[in-house]
Amino acid sequence: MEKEKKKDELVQLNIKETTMCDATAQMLRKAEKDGVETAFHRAATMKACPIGADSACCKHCSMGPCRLNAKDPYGKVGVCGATIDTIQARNFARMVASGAAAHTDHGMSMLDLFREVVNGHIKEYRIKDTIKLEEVCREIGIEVEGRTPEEMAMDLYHELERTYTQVEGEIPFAKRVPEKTLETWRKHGVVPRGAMREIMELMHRTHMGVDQHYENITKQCSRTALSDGWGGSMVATEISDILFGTPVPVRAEVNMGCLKEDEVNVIIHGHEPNLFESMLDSVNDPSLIQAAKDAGAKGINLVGMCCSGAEMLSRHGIPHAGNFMSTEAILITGAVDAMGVDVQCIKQGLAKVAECYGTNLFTTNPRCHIEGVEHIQFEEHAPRECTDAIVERAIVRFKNRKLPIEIPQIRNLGVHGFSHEYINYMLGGSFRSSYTPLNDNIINGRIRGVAGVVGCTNPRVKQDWVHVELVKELIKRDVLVVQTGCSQIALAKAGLYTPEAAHLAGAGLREVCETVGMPPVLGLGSCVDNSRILIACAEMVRVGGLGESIADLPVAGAAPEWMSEKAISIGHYFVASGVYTVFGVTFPIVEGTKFHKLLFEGLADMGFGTWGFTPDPYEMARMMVAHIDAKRKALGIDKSRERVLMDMASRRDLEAA
Ligand code: SF4
Ligand code: MSK
Repeated sequence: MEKEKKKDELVQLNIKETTMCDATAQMLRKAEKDGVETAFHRAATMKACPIGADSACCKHCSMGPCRLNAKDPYGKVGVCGATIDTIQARNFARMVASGAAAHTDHGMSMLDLFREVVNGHIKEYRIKDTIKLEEVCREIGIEVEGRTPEEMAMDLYHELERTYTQVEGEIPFAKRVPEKTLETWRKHGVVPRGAMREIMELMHRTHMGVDQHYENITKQCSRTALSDGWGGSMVATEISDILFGTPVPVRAEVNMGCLKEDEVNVIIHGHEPNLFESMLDSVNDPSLIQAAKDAGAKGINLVGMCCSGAEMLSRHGIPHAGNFMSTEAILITGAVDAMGVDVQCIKQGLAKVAECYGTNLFTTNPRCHIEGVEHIQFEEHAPRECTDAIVERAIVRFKNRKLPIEIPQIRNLGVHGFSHEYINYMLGGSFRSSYTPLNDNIINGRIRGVAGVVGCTNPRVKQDWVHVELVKELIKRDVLVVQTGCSQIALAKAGLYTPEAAHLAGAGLREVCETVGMPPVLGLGSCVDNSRILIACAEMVRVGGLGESIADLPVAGAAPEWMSEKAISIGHYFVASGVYTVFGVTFPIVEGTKFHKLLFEGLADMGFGTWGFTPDPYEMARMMVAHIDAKRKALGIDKSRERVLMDMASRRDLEAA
């Protein structure tokens, strides 16, 4: 009765316009039949606050909150006198601080684990990739000759700890930054110190009555964001690779059809790989497999979601069920016996949907509890206690499944698991690993440029659609696309992660893909793995022929369906590193203000990259390609591309004749 009432109250979605993910659409139709509400329904009924969307309000003290008028931004100031530029810059800065804190805290957890593994306190994990350990040590000046992995690892730990705690001076991975880019940072005083210091200073400066010049606030935004990209996020990626293995290409499936009706289904969703790695051991434990069989299941099926899913997809080929906006939808299948979550992008709404379908939902990280959700603490010193317990509870739920199950029978096979190291090898071969072939193909015009298309999905736009349309437009124009996070999953579901998808690319990119046997879209992992894109950019500069700084490269970035503060931090570290970065959905700023002009024009004049915004994927592609072409022109390689195009035209003429 209660449920029926709810069903009547539930807003009816125009599902075709809500998502382009067929599996999610099928589940939304089921949700409406079942009277179950999701974030899509809430977004349809909760109009975004227009003042907040423009970032024209401030609640930094109790003389306010103060609301300014976006239509007349200089017509009013806050009670303290704060102008629209101060208010917007402070709000933007706090998004950067929060996003950077999320990534750097994730990186710090990985580093804590690394320390405990190296000093022998944790035996459940070990160093898997000693080659990478050696490479990272060498790059940041740690002696490697004649030393044991343990000796190098301990030095590496102490060196990387500075990424967080360093009070003065440059963080260790600043050594990876191209000299000219670093010069720009030094000139403007934005080379990051430890992330703790940068985030603390940014929070201080944005307190009421401290930094009230948008340019000065933006400077600290850049410094803090860089402490994320070249600091906390990079540490998270590198340490995870050293501990769990550097990804190499692997064929794997994505989409909700990865669930199996006759097996115990366990999903891990969140961001930190240590929980997932331990779960991988648990689901392969013979006694737990036997327990599942005793309960009538054929086995235990482990599936990932969101970013920890993307990381395990890349590293181990674990199937991935869907991105951020599918995490409630998958529970509607009724087939999920347990979902374990750790940190970031965990919707509180999961609790209600899990309850409706009898799914066991568990929080596991001390940083993330959810009211009404059972918490099983994940302890790195005894990781299996948590993950075994989740599996045991999943088995009980399987045995007692009562509700009908409906699994969308959609699976998309693709090749995932590209890393900066593998791109090196793939293009250069094992004896001459190098980015030279990539640079050569950019210089000769077969590849027009490289675009990073990353980030979330957001119920304010049709799920996956902006990602997919944008990427198709880019590859059609010979732009090689690299991806992470939820965007990677959107494209994998759309079938672009197969080498055969090269037929969707322009002639030049297609030729390169066919020669190498790679898809036109390369997935690099989770949100923190955006640092792999930074390293790739640095390597393109180092190899030569494409300018002296990252800002010279014919590259661009986009987060077409972003939603989180982490995305803003990522966007800003790419901009501060020299990359033109376009966001979709909405941008938290009033157009025409001085702060807007600084972000969208002024930063480029200072030698950084610049921000761009449009919700339209075709316009976004046009803007990114125009930027790439402008960079090609500045490098004097625009003519080579014209020649490639002329060659094709002549070929067509010949064919016609
Ligand atoms: Fe208003 Fe100034 Fe207080 Fe912000 S800091 S709420 S603008 S008085
Ligand atoms: S999970 S931050 S929704 S990419 Fe990293 Fe996806 Fe965005 Fe979360």
